[in-house]
Amino acid sequence: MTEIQMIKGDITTLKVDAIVNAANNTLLGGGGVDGAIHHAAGPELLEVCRNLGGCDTGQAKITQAFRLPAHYIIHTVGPVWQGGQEDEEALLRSCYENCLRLGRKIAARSIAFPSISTGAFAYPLERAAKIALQTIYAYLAKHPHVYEEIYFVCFSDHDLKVYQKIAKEIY
Ligand code: AR6
Repeated sequence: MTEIQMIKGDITTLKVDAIVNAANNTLLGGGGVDGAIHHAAGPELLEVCRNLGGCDTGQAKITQAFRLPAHYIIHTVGPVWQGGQEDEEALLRSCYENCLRLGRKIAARSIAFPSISTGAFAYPLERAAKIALQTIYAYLAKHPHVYEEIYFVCFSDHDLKVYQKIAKEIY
């Protein structure tokens, strides 16, 4: 059985098999969690990212984690919120699904997600948390033994409260 943990913290400090990065289409770094991950992983990360050829929205690509305590980084690109009529929901769901799929491919037993798209990409937090949790629950119903631990890493008390509230509502 998989344990789902919602925590407040900095995803770069987690000693898990894979952390997820909320990147952009270039995969060449940026601000927010992407900037924090590149800063903590070191310049080798940017070097390998240069060879990945970018990433489409909703898709994911994997690299080593270099100086991070995690083993791998799964880089995904969430949708920019444009009001909800531009397939944002399906694209965000696809981010979580593709990260879980890639993590399984490398036999990860633990994976940690940030709140994809809810910072610079302005996806409304409650809606995004609902999609994140629903997608994880749906995956676990199909694949209950793939992961031991799935973490949602919230960067603020407010974000954590929202995730906890949505989890109660939908579980
Ligand atoms: N650990 C965990 N969560 C964090 C951390 C951290 N160290 N730092 C920030 N967050 P964002 P997006 C939270 O903007 O909305 C970048 O420039 C943050 O508080 O990082 O998908 C990329 O290059 C928020 O809750 O990602 C893209 O251009 C969440 O992570 C763009 O931003 C996501 O916020 C992607 O935007």
